[in-house]
Amino acid sequence: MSFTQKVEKLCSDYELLISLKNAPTAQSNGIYQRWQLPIVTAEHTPVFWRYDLNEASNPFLQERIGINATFNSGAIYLDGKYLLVVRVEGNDRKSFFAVAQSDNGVDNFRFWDYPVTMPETDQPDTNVYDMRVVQHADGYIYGLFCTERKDLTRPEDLSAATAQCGIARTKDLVTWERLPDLITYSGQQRNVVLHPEFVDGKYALYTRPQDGFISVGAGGGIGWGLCDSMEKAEIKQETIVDGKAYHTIKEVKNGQGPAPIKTANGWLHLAHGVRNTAAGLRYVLYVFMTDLVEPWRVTHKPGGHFIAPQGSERVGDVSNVTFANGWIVNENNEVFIYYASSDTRMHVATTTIEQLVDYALNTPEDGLRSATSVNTLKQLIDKNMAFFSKTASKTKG
Ligand code: M1P
Repeated sequence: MSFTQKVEKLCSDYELLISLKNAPTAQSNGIYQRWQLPIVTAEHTPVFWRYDLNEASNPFLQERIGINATFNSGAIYLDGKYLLVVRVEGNDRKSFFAVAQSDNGVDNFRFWDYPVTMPETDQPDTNVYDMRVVQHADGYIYGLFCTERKDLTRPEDLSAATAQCGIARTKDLVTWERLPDLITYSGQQRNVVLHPEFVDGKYALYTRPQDGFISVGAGGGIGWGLCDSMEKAEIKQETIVDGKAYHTIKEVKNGQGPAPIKTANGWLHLAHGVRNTAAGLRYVLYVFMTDLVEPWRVTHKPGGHFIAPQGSERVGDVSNVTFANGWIVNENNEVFIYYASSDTRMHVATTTIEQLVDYALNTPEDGLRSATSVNTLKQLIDKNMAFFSKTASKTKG
């Protein structure tokens, strides 16, 4: 095969991949619908990012810049387009942001030609990731993300890092204005999310105070704090909105996912919960609802996980992980939940505001003990038994 033929094949294989039509999976739990194909993978990054396509400088057509994974994406619906701000991770372990666009939200995601050029502060970021994109009432689109740097107080430990919240804003996702990192009085921060509306005239943020880089320590939980400005964002006081809990899906840690969605019944939140197992940490997604006027006050807590890794989602660079930092509501109240599996690839699940509200309002809470779980189950069985005895046709499954 000539060099030109090889390039043509690379490009046509790529076009085939990103033109694949997605379809819903055969089963649904009535809460949401998973879709069959991952929507963004490392192979979805453009050929011209990975290959030098000039025979003179790349006679073997070698991949010059390897892309390892595409995951944990922020999401926004702009001008009728579904846009993901994808965490792209190179083979060199550095993550960066790049926008992938689709017309329908479920397939044919195509990356914009260039990744995001994120300006730095006077303390350069070693790694940036997991952006939450929020269209704020002040007119800007904000991107809050994790900025990771070497922990200089522990020079001998090459794994010692610090995580803080980087802040940038934009109007078009092309040009970004970097603002100073968030100041809090917790050791480290990850999973910080901007609430889309002002609260008491202030910017409101969900935080995740943690003592170490991996471990949240004794504290943790999804926190809440107010600040006067995003140009000099400082949270003087964090209060925990949704804490960790023994023998639950969020025993080790948890974190806010995307910014919450406003509904008539309250703010709908998507979050991740982490527990430990003999096989390592397991990350699942869960939902809760907070009060419309007091978004820091939890009103509904459906028990257990909402989405957990399933089938091939279970395996990847960091296995047994589902993580979501982006969802979109379109003009028809359809919700597109963008979740990553095992720190490797992106998926979509679709639902509606009505279904999510029903789930939040009517799913039993975690009773925290086996006996209460059995009682809750028996109540449902009793209800169905009464229903069966009233109806002539036995629909007992
Ligand atoms: O590897 C799983 C996830 O671990 C971190 O999440 P958390 O801060 O809640 O532990 C993040 O690094 C995230 O990017 C990653 O997906």
